[in-house]
Amino acid sequence: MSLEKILDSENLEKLGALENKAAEDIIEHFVALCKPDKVTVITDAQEDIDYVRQLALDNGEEKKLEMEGHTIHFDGYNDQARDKGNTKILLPKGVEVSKALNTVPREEGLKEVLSIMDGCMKGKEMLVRFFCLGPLDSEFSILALQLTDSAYVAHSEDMLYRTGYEQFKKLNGSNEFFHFVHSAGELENGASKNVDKRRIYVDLQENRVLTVNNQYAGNSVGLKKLALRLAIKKANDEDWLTEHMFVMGVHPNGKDRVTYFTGAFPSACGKTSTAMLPGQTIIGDDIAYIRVDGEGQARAVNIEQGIFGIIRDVNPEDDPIIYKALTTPRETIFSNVLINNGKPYWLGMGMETPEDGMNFSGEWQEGKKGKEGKEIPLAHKNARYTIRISELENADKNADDPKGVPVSAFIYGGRDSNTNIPVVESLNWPHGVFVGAVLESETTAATLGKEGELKHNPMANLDFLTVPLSTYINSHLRFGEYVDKPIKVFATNYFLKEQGKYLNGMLDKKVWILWMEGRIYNEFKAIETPLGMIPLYEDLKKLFRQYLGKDYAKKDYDKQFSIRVDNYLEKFNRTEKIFKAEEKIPDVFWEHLQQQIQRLLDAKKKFGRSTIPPEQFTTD
Ligand code: SPV
Ligand code: MN
Repeated sequence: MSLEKILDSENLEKLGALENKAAEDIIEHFVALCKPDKVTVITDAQEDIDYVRQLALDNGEEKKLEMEGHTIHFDGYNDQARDKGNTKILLPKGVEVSKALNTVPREEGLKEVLSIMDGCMKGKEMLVRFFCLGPLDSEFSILALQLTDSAYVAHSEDMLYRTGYEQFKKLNGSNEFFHFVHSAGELENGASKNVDKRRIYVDLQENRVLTVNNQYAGNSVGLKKLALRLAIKKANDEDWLTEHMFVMGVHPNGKDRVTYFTGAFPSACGKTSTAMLPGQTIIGDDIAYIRVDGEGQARAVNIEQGIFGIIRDVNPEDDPIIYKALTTPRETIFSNVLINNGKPYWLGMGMETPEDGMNFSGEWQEGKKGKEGKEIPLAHKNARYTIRISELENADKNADDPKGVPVSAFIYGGRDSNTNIPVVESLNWPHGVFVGAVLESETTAATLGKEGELKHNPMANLDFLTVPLSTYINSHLRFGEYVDKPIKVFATNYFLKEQGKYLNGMLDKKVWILWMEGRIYNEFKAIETPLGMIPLYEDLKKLFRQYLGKDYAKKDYDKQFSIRVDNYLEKFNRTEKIFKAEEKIPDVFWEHLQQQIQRLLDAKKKFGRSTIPPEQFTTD
């Protein structure tokens, strides 16, 4: 079949203007397979973008809410989070990745997904979209072609990614771009029906991902986690970093400077809240490309321009900036919240919520039970919002700089109730790589499956790795050798608990980040512990007063920063087992693991106790 048969002259012209045979071939191939009734090419023109937004309303994937610009989209009841089980890497013969990764032999997987996609767009419209992952005209950026039959997906991508149609023209016919083919499949009440046939297959060989029978953005939106997987492979091959990281500017009061941080946190562990901390500026909240420039300076870009954030516990006290952004008129897609009288409601919003309405289960009233007999909450725990960063008052002015922003520090954070202290600075780069590599975190509602299970999640990137763990760690180790201005590495934990209660408030992270920022300029001394450098009580006390207007009690500091040696030893025991099952883990990693364990054992012996208060150690 040729494209002339299905595209009208206007659409053919739009496609032809790109002079890109590779893109045309891909479109032709998937039009023939998916068999849409109609194909529409979307350029960067406002009228094309408006067309997509309107289509999402017309086909029922989104509905208008009362506030100007707000819409609601519901994903299917069983399509509320990333589906790790059905996300697989198509593994060509002879290629190896870590055992922890989900793979399927390439030929077998392709056959399966292509047969599911055969005719999947019958009666539907295929949208053809072009985007740019990263700032326009930037060495960092990668172009992407998206084919989808979901106007919701295409609309979300408008808000989340920079336009790429004009950028594609500059490719001069090259096939150097990622491509994504998505179909929501058959719909029931506007949501994907056949989730049992949901597949998300990553084809590294062709720089493409094929995804079908889903709408939840983590599964469907090509440019988000699907592109992340392709980019991790590309970055590893080309010797730069693709990370599951925010990029933010930290602005200490009274000082005329901004210091850029990137931070990796597993999903639903405070990444967006950190990047949106009051008084700071945001570049991105999810995915960063990081390279070293000609002067040996690490630089980062946000590959996105919007936020697909979790809308839970977003209230004026804990997340003031996000709360304000979501309760004022602007283009916003809410997903999987409760709708009552045209207004959105979510869990932990800090106000009275209605007893009925529409949610991800359909008509809902308090006490409604699901098939499994469990009560359905008013909104899903992984309910989301989609907004553009440029519209926020805290948007960083360098967000679109094609050269990226200079990065001074990396943060690794997990959700851990009983071991990791709130903030600690690594001893040096390789130790920092070790700290990132051994990250553990409790599972959350951001992925399907059980919540609250402690899982190893190296650099918060495990779900997205497409290379062996050893390759990935090696590329981090090498990265440190390329930089002349060292990057400091910090580990944080916002979720330490005692007797079931969190030891820290939601905004305490502001204090930690300003302490980290000051450390970069040697403005704070630190205490050297077996884990690395930790803050002095006096400094935190001042920061709590200055930034949160709070008294920070010494007893709270002691509780939060005591080193729970036995818990750490157990953690490193688990780590050792996991890494032993991997091939070719670099020696430097093993050295750091051994030294780390030894330092803990020495401290336990020296102080004769297994919970060691911070001030037992000496200050630098
Ligand atoms: C995450 O889960 O890490 C997210 C949302 O950022 S998703 O698009 O589902 O990946
Ligand atoms: Mn994420």
